[in-house]
Amino acid sequence: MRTYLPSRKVIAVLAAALLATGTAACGNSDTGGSGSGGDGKITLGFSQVGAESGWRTANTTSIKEAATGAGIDLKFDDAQQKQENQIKAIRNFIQQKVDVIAFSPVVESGWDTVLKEAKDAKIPVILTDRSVDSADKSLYKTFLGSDFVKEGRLAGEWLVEQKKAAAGPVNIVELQGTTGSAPANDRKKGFAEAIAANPNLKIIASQSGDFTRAGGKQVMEQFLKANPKIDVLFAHNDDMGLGALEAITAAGKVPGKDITIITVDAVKDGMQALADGKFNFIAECSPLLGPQLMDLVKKVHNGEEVPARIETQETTFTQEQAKEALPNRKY
Ligand code: GYE
Repeated sequence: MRTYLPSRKVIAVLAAALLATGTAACGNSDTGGSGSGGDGKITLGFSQVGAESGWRTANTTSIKEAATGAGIDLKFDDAQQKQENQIKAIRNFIQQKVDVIAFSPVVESGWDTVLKEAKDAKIPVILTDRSVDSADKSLYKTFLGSDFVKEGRLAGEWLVEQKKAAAGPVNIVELQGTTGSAPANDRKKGFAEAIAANPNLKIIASQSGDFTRAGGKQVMEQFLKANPKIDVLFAHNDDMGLGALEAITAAGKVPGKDITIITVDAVKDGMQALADGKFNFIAECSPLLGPQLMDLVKKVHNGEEVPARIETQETTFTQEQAKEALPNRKY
């Protein structure tokens, strides 16, 4: 407040300011509704991808615990890796007039219609973990998650360094994540870009194992049958790599020695395989997004500005680093 203003003017300014805040607050609770709880708590509708991996389990735990800790009423839906289930869940959340919707889109495309429905209902949407390819960025408030291209690139760069002395071709097989998902698309892209630095490095087979252990095992069996010489496996997550270990051992090969194995995530089982010498390198992807997500939920509910993109902090692990990090690993 400036002291040279005449007092009546000061009062008028204050009154206007109060009115404006009051209107904004009303507008906000009108638009978001007071949630279905009616207890003054923020209601968050969250549509999770599924329960396909160790990463996902840790992510779900993080979200549930953080919601409880933040006093947010969480309506949790598991879409079992199906986009149609997620669309249904989001429509339910809209009908229930939740305050905020958050979801981790199983695939990148096909969200515009339902996101418009949420926007028309004035319910803010937060993307977490995976993003969408919608051109209209006003359909969601922010995207909290990893840089998957970077993860793929870090994996590829490590391999380039390892194989820099290779005289002949290095045959790589790739286990992709869920077809059409952001992490599968982006990790593939980042890895391919990095290994282009050495023409000896060749991807000889690449197929989806749907981010699951069973998928990883089954596709690796096919790879091993069809390709007598496999030097490297790049799996888009730990679980597929862990599934592949069984196929590799069953084929009489030694994982981590006969076949160099690179994965993404760094969940406990993956880190154990790395410390045991069965994996060779992991690019980390953190599932512990719950606390940051709840913070964003509160902010968008209050009508506060939030950054359009919030990137997760991550690192990479060699076998030695995994041995050191394992005892303190939370997931
Ligand atoms: O890497 C994988 C999970 O979207 C980052 O999904 C996530 C991925 C994660 O199934 O294990």
